[in-house]
Amino acid sequence: MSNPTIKVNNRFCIFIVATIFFINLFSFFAVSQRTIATDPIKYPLPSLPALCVLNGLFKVVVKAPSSATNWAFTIYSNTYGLKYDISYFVGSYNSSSGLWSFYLKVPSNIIPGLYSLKLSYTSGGINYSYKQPNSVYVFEDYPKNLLIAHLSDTHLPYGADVIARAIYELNLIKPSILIITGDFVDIGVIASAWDYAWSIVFNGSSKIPILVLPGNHDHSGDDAANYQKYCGPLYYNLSFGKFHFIAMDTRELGYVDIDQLKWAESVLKNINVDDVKIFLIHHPIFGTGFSITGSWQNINALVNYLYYTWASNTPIAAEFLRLVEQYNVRLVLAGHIHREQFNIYNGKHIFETISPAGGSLPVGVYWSFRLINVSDSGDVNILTIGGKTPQDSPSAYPIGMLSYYYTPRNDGSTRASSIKIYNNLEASINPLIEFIVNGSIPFNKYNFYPYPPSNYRVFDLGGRYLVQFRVNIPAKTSYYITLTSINDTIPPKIYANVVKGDGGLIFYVNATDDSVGIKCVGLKYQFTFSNGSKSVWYSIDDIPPKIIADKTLTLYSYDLLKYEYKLSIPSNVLNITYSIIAEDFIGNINYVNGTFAYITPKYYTLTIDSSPISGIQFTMAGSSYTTKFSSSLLSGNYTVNFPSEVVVGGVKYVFSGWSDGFTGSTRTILLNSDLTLTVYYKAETPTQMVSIPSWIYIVISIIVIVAIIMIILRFR
Ligand SMILES: [Ca+2]
Repeated sequence: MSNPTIKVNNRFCIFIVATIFFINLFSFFAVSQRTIATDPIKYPLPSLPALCVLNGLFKVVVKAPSSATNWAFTIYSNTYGLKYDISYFVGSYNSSSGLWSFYLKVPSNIIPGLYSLKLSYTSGGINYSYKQPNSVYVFEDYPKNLLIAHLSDTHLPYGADVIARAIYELNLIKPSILIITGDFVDIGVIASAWDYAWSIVFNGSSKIPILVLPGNHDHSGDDAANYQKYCGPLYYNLSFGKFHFIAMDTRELGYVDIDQLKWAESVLKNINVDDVKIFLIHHPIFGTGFSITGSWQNINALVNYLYYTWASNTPIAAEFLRLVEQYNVRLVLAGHIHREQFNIYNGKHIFETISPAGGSLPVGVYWSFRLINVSDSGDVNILTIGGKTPQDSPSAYPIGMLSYYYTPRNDGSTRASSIKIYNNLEASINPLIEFIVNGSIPFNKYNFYPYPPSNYRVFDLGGRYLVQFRVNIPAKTSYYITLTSINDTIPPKIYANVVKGDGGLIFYVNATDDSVGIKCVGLKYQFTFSNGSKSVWYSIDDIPPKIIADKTLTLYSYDLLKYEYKLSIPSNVLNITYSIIAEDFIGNINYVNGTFAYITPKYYTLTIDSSPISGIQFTMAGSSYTTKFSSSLLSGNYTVNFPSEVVVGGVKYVFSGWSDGFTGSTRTILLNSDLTLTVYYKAETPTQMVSIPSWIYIVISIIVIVAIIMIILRFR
């Protein structure tokens, strides 16, 4: 590159990379000991899963000796507590690659969802067993629509909390797939980045298949060596029904190379012409504009719209757009620029570029994910917040605006499960609710409260029921529902701790309900002021509980809910009378009432006298008083104002100061002990004429007379 700015940036980057490399040298060893998703199972991967349907096939590629026998495959789901053996599969060994390839048949009777794969074989008399987490997604059937969740630029380890929260929220929305378009890690050699990748994304709590592709940061530090070790191939294609994803690597240079484009065309040539093709890249093609018309054959007319890395490589950009145009690629997802960019090319090809989810935020940008509905006929619908259009940036879903909890448990051990959802998004959502309740009684003993959803499905998990339904929750509203066979008449238990904090009171409340769970905790309170007056009763109906969804832990089910509410206290409040209310999901209520003495009132005597005169009128805190003043007052600050002059008995007195040395006639007195002050005035003496001694008149008269005589004598 000839651009000098780029050179400087590169040098700076090398410095940063080197610094971080040395910082991480010690932990670098730990990287090699980490679970390597690509060894020995090459496919499927948690970052490149198999998408399949009931009764359909999926492929498994594994590195194993040619002598391996007694192959066995199982898929299992920790979410549902399910395990299925795969009884039908075919496999073969390729001696040149040293890889076994298998086609496994999905059982016809299993619960659709995300599964982990376990395989085992025997070689040389030893049994080997390997697991591949979150790597097989079973759809019920080939979908008519895919709801794609798109996020990008997580920059692990820095975005670990953000991606953990995003997965928690997306597990409720339950799109068909989550696509992460690069800069998955910040620098490839940062060990903790891959720890979080494993614990949060690959082996975490996701219920959604996740596709990851590399960005320039995934290359940095080690030329994507760790990326390939933990995530897999740098570019790939994934087909599912009529939907075909082609992920390409724009590398550190910011554009794909010609070999990848040739590979992509070879893939595209084998795809049905009516099928839906979706390109996934890191560096976007277009960096500006909205609706763009043009042709790859006249790339120079488009150069002003191209992102600079592509603009400086127009033959490659033209070739990329040729594939988009000739093979009717409907959607191109990208990231990298840390802001949204939306283009419609020739009226039918959608280019959607998303803000980061953990990476640095320019002004006006928030961490977000995008939801995109794609039909099997290629219609693309970009979902937005606040009724915006997709080109109305920013319009994607902010991460952190959706929270929910299942309670008291959601694992089939209880005869009740409830959910509360707070949708603070400026968009309605249509989440998938999944209750798992005890299956030891017939399902017809269960009831929904307050009323059943319009449609729901019940799966028998063997001793447990899985109940699934979607509901519509409008923007900025909350929602709750319970499924229970218990006639719960027992109110919740509340444990409250009220402490004085910075500028207010903090209510720490724990609430639990043995049967159906806590629906909400509210607070009513009233202030009593130091003058004895009382405020009205204020009421907070629904304090959201604390949800744990971060890089260390994500909890979906809560036995005990914890609440924290900070109440600002206005001045002069002596005490706060409160009532904490907890309500379970079918309306049983419990209270904790109390009074918190916010200020212990203290009174001191303030005495103000004046000298040499008394009876001087002054103001204090807006009221008038006269010296000598003495009164018992609440401790605090008092501003007093004395006149700068007064007239008493025809004599004018001027303010001159205070007994404690203050000189101003207006001052603030801090009353924190008994205090006596005297204010001084000084009588003013009347102004007198300056008296000139009479001998001066005589001398001047003599001089004048002598002068006149001399003048007369002269003129004679
Ligand atoms: Ca109860």
